[in-house]
Amino acid sequence: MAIQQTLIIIKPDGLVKSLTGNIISRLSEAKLTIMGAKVVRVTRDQAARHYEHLKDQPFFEELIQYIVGDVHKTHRVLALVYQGDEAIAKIRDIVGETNPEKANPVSIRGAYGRITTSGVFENVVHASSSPEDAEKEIKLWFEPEEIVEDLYPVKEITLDNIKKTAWA
Ligand code: IDP
Ligand code: MG
Repeated sequence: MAIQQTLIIIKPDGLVKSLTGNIISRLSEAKLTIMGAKVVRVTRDQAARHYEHLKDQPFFEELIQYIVGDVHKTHRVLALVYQGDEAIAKIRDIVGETNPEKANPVSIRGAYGRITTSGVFENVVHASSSPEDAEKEIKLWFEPEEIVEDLYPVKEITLDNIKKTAWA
């Protein structure tokens, strides 16, 4: 048994195409446990950190515009953390290959993805590809208190003089 965590993001195209329920149903076939879920307004900075490994690619700028929602005019994504035996491979299998035209047609990306005329793979979902990536990504997208168990070591911190938005 290899218990793993994985980060799924339903990207803006998945949301505007009204695929959220369908995608979660497909992912549930893996029989994993949902540990966290939230709708996120993605900032450029977060998008750039998430896709840091692609920063030298010619499609990087368009990829950032896609994931922050500029392309689909919906500035939100749905982020989910799943946990379970071999979670990463099980989810990647249901999600399909990166290129939606090469992905198995019954996979999520094969069924719902497309390649834009400018060449960006709009492939509906993100899924972590290794335990190292999953840890990095989950820590980037979720605070410890937003996940039902401490998946990684935590520490107590005291913050002073922190400005944040609160309900008025
Ligand atoms: P993954 O999402 O399958 O893990 P990555 O290589 O990590 O694939 O790429 C992240 C995202 O960048 C992809 O999901 C896709 O949206 C986009 N992307 C990756 N490679 C290409 C490409 O060659 N052309 C256009 N877009 C790409
Ligand atoms: Mg990847």
